[in-house]
Amino acid sequence: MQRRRTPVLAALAALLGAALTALPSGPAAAAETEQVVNGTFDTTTAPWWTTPNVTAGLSDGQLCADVPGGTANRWDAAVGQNDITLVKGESYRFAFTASGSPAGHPVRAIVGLSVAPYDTYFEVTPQLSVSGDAYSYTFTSPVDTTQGQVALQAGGGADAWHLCMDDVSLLGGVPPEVYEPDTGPRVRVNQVAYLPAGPKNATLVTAATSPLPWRLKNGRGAVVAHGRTVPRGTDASSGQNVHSIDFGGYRGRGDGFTLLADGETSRPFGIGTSAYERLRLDAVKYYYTQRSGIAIRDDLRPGYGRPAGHLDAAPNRGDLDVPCVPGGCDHRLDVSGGWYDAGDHGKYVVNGGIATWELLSTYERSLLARTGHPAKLGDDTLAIPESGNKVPDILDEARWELEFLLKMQVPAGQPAAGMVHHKVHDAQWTGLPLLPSDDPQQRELHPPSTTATLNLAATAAQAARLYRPYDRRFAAKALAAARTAWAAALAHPDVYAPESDATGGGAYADSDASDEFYWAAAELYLTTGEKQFADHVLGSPLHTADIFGPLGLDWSRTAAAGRLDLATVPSALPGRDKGRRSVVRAADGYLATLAGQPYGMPYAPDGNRYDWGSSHQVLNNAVVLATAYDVTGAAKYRDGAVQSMDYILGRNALNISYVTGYGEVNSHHQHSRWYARELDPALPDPPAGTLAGGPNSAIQDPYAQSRLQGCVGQFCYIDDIQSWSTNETAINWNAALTRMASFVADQG
Ligand code: 9MR
Repeated sequence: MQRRRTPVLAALAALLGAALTALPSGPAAAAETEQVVNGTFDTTTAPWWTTPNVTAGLSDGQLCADVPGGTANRWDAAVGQNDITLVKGESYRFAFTASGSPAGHPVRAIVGLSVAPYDTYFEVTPQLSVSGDAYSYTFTSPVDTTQGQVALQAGGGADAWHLCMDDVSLLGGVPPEVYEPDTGPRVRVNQVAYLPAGPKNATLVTAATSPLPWRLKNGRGAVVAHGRTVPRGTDASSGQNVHSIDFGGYRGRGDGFTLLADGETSRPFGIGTSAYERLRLDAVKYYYTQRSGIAIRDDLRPGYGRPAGHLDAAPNRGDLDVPCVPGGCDHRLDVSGGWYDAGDHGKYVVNGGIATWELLSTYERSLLARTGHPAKLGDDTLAIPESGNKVPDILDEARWELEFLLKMQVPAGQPAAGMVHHKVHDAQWTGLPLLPSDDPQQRELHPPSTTATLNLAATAAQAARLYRPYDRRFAAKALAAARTAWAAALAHPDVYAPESDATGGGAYADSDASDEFYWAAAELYLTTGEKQFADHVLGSPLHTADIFGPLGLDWSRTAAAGRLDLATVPSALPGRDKGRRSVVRAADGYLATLAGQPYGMPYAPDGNRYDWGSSHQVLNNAVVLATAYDVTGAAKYRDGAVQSMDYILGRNALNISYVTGYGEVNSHHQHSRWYARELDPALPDPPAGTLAGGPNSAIQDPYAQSRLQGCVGQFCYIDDIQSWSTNETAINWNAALTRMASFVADQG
């Protein structure tokens, strides 16, 4: 068939919610060049190839193919063309028409690398109609290569089907597409809820430079408050001219409030506490569907039931008897269980450690803080298999990971006994979508590291004091493992996980274990009261250092975990009050940051470079504010902590709530191999209460690179499943959400 151009169907754009755009108008650049050979199939299908299980031929001037059923992955049945040249930084328009019979089969259309590691630079997965549709997308190549590939991958279905394609084109030199996110109304609010007695702030994006009137309307449309905006000038985090709005004087409750200013009406929001009671639970419920080594029950999580991942059932090679990477060690271990880290199937001790600490700390705070309510995450609150066993559900959930962390310890008798393996994951990266139970890769243990060892020492020591009332034997076992890990770390103080170990899983590289030593010593001291651990805490330079910066607390910066617990868990540590004051001083710093930000978050990274997982950095800085409130009872810290949640739930430059299922417009296409509805309509979106990583200035993934080049701060984010550097889900990020959702709910 001769080349034709059909405008893209708008309905399809809505369906994909992705990189679909109208064709750029205006004069074509002179240098537009076609990279695909014979995309029109007028007389032959050459030089297109198919996988051996696909039969293809000419039919009516198109390429039509019989696709077999019963394959696991999209790429198991494909039609493609190799030797495509791509130029780094050049924009390409990738277009094709396709039809499928019966209707509704997804086809994965990719531009990628034809050789290992088979990187994908652009991909979409439309569901095909019987009559056929035209598809067109623009992207920018992140690489130079002559080994590119264009392919339509049609596998992964149970039944055989018939695919036809035509007019395949990859046109180089097209004008780069300017991506403009749809940011909705210019009045930016917390789209979920403000607390009746809490702070209520909003941000207006406007060209105006002098104060403007604002009005607050309740759900019936009645104006219940009004005032004037405060011009704030250009906001560095977004590049926008903004005003702030303070409607904290209003104390009513209800749903469907809107804020009006400058001719714009905000998205609706509530004033009340019930949304936070729900979020407190949903944020922790997330962990059950992240579990490895156990079937997820559909009766407990409707729509999320799936077979157990990484036991011995084929095609899994299982986590029950895992060898080391070649040359890594001589033993094999049962490391089944635990939580999958994120959107991948890897399990990493340092990220599991900090996530476990933050869940346990959420529980520990509920026991110790004036506003804590332990029953809120107690037994029978989370609908998990252990509910009803008389142990608080949040402890049951954290124990699923603790049992895995314990299994990662090198057994007695082996070299480096007592150390802890840094991670276990697939030998090679797998594609999306892929249920944990469908992963065919060999699993491998990676060498022990000092940081992983100290993560076990810290969390197992903390567990020993929290599980003691429920299971003395487990508490004793945990404390023994923590002591063994501590001794092993002292004997091997500088065994680091390298940046280079990132094939098939993340590196979690760290070349400084001093913060993990401090944190582990703090937890061991708080549990045992022993002088050896107090001495280590008091002797660590980190005990008095200013450790709370823009990036105060995450998996690689764990000193803050120790300092916060030393400030809140009762002990006889000499100088304990000084440590408590240091947390309050840090909170003063975060309050100053928050006051300086027109979007009101306690986060202003150096050079406005948003970090990987920035949404959880905002939350972890808020945890310091919340802890200062617990320590002092001063309302300004509580208000700062509560206000930080507004940014996460919609008061931001993108007008998006970063929590799935919360807020009128929310992240729900997070990068995940099993919450992958964007790629396979048979799979679910992430569960309600899943936090997205959020803006990341480094935009490491090709998809973000093709859409977000030159982005400013808050704009370095896109809610697409391909954007693993801005939009993944992760156990450590949801832990920060858990901690803060629980704190805010407690302030009702
Ligand atoms: O969140 C992690 C970030 O701080 C690191 O810089 C990055 C590279 O090691 O890894 C991030 O964590 C990812 C991990 O490596 C693999 N699983 C998904 C994690 C979240 O994106």
